[in-house]
Formats: sequence, structure tokens, C-alpha cells
Amino acid sequence: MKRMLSGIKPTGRLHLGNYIGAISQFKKYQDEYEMFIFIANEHAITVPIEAKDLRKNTKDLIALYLACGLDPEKVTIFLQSDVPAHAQLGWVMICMSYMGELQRMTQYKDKTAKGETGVTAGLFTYPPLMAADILLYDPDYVPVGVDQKQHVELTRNLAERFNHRYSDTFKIPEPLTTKVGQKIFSLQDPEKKMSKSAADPKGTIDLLDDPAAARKKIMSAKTDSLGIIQFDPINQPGLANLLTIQSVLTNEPVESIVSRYEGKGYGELKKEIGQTVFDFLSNLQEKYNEILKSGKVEEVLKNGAEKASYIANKKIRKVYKKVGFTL
Ligand code: ATP
Ligand code: LTN
Repeated sequence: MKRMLSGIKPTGRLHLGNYIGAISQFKKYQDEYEMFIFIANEHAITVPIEAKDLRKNTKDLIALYLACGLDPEKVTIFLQSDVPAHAQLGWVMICMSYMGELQRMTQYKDKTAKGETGVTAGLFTYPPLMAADILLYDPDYVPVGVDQKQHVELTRNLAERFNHRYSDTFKIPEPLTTKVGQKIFSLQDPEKKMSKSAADPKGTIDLLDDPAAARKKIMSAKTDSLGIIQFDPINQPGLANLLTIQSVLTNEPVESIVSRYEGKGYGELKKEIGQTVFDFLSNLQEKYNEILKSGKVEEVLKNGAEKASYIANKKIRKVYKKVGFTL
């Protein structure tokens, strides 16, 4: 079985775009791959974050992932900071990186170009830490959003550099970017992606939104004045977005939804999609609340840390020997 690994930064709340673009993909992957998913909490402190927020985000994130159907029997779920090998290999990877290549990383480059103050050294050296996160586990694939592809490229370069300088140690991973058509757009501005940092909260449905409020967001989603129900993302992006949401949440092909609505109006379609979203969120939040109360999060993390540490520690011992730390 091929191995897959991904990290999620515990900053902010999850929305329907995250669910459809990332979590629902992970759910499929867990049957096809040996999966590792970790909460990248060491990355979360590259920008200031209150301890209580970090704690809450972390717990919420895991409870939501479990509520969405990620199965800890199939996926190893753990906290980055529970496995010290990440920070240990992170340092080695920082020492393998050149200033020039880190200065070219867009996240850092954009922030400094905008003249932002308070850019931490952690933000600058975070790509080599991400390389360490990946290389500890020898994954075949790393699913990431397009913005992260550059970091996986750096990871490949650092792995090759290390393998060449010392000897073969790390597997060279492949990035796996999300498939097109799985991108969800803002309900208010369907040219932009649904995002937690969007200006208009009516455009984004949070997974922890009140289901009735979420239904209202669907009812007031921006469409067009053509009045024909068909899947045309170029000319009817708002409608296409709603059809995608309905299709992913119910597993009904878009063509089948479209044919059911031949000759009908947008209002009727929105009512059905509003109900789908209402049911989806109600069900999800019920599970989420149960999981939070049950102590399951702590249990999953304990088991996950054990499994991940076993693999990561083996790798760091190898690295420490090769670089000359072990006498
Ligand atoms: P930000 O608002 O800071 O840009 P975000 O809401 O876009 O954040 P990320 O944390 O960047 O979310 O993304 C986490 C994962 O969810 C990534 O794999 C990303 O590809 C996916 N994702 C985020 N937004 C969408 C979306 N609108 N449609 C599909 N996938 C998405
Ligand atoms: N940088 C990523 C989170 C992340 C990650 C990783 C993803 C940290 N380490 C390793 C994949 C593999 C982000 O900001 N979303």
C-alpha cells in the first residue's frame, strides 16, 4: 500500500470548501493509502496566536475530522508537537537550506514585499520544517493545495541534497494537488473561492455554523438572471457552485440533478440544496459534540503519537548517525 501524509494548520474554523476540497478527499484516500494526518501546531505559532485559541482550534479540528468520517483505525492522526523528531529533523533541514531558496518562498516573499512588520524567523524557516514533517515518514504522496506545492518541491530538493551529501536516506515524495471541479466558490462572489478569510461571512458556510443560518446563506446565494438550470461554470458560476455542493454532499451526479430540474426555477433548487446543507451540518455537529464529550480526541492523539513516533524516531536515529551526532 502506498503511503500518504498531510498536515493541517490549526488556524481558524473549517468551512464547506475545506470539507469538499480536502476532508472528503482524505476520506476516499483512507481506503486506498496508508495515511498519516497531523495537526501542524508548530507551524501555527509562526504568527502570533493565543494559547487558548490554539488549544481550542486543535481540539475542534480533530473532532471535526473524526465527525466527517476519518477513521482512526485507518488513518494515523497525531499532533506534530507530540513527536519531537519533527523539530529535531527540522533543524537539520534548516541547515540544509540556503537563504536564497527560502527567500524565494512565496509566503515569506509576499509578506516582506508588502512591507509587513513582525515577520518572524519561524515564518522564514517554516518550509524546511515542513520538509522534515514529510521526510520523516517516507510518504509516496503529499496532498496539498496549490499554494503549498512550492514547499513540496523544496522538500524534494532538500531530500535529494541530503541523500547526495550523506547517502540514500529519504524517499522523494510527489505532491498531489486537489482535482479541478472540487473547488467551492463564495456564495456571494462566485468568482472567488470560499475561504475563512473572506470579507463577507454570507459567502462562507462554516462547518460549525447554525444549520438554519447556513440554509439562509444558500437561499440568498448569488446566481444569475438567465433562469435556466444547467451546469455552466463560465456563464453561471453561482449556479454551478450550488450544483457542485449538492452533488458532493448527496453523491448524485450533477447531470442527474440538472435533469430533475428541467423547466423549474432556482428557488426550488435552492430549497433542496438548503435542506441538504441543513441536514449535513446537523448530522455532523451532532457527531462533533458527542466526540468532544467522549474523550475520543485525546485517545486518538495518544495512539497516533505512538504510531507516528515509532516511524519518526527510526528515521531521526538514522539521520543523527549520518550527520555525525551519534558517536
Ligand atoms: P485562507 O482563507 O487563509 O486562504 P482557506 O479557507 O482557503 O484559508 P486553507 O487552510 O488554505 O483554507 O486550506 C485547507 C485545505 O482546504 C486545502 O487543502 C485547500 O486546498 C482546501 N480548500 C480551502 N478552500 C477551499 C475551497 N474553497 N474549495 C476547495 N478546497 C478548498
Ligand atoms: N504548510 C501547510 C501545512 C503543513 C503541511 C506539512 C502539509 C505543514 N507541514 C506537511 C503537508 C505536509 C499549510 O499551511 N497548509
